[in-house]
Amino acid sequence: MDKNLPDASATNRKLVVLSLGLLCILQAALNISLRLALYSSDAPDHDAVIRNLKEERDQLKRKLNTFDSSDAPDYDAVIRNLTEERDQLKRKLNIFDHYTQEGWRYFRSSFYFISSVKKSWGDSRDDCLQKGADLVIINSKEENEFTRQFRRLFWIGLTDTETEGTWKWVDGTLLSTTTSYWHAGEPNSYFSTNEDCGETKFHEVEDNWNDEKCHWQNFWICEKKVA
Ligand code: MAN
Ligand code: CA
Repeated sequence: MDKNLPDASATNRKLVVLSLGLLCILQAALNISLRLALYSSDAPDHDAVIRNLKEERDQLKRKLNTFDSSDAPDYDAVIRNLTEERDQLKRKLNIFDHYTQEGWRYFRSSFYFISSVKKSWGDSRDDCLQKGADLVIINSKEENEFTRQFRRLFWIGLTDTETEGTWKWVDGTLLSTTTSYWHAGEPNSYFSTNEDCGETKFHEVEDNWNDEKCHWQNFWICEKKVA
């Protein structure tokens, strides 16, 4: 073999070593560039995070400063009101139970006691007062119809004893001309007899009232208003 000619196998070995060397360098370069790429996209930007948190904090501070506590519901007051309402309803229910058990009839915010015996107007009124009520005061057509349905002569809380011809309810109010239900020709103090007390008499018509002598014996109706 010619000694001046390079040994083919030696050349091959050099090439293999060179190739391996190059591969190693490439591998290292790839490794470094991949790592750089990976970190630069995924790594948290601490500065940005801090910036955002600060901004959030400042927003909350601003909200807190402008927060108007008068907008917030006063829960204590709500509870106080509801408790008061509940107690009122309880009291109403107790009153309702009491009166209905005693035989009173409820109609439009009032309880009515219908007597089963007859007395003079004054004694009838005393009975109502003793019951914590008074003779019925009629303020509406409906209330008058309520009393008329019983088709009975009843004393009502109307009198002109104080001043003849001036009819007043037992609470002192004057009888209004728009809510009076005198029967035609009444009140008449019949043939100059002293008729100073109001009664329901003419059941067949809406205008059913009559003035009658107060010592006369009649059934009566007491009324107790509920607040
Ligand atoms: C009776 C009494 C009187 C009434 C007349 C009506 O005499 O009730 O008050 O006015 O009847 O006819
Ligand atoms: Ca009369």
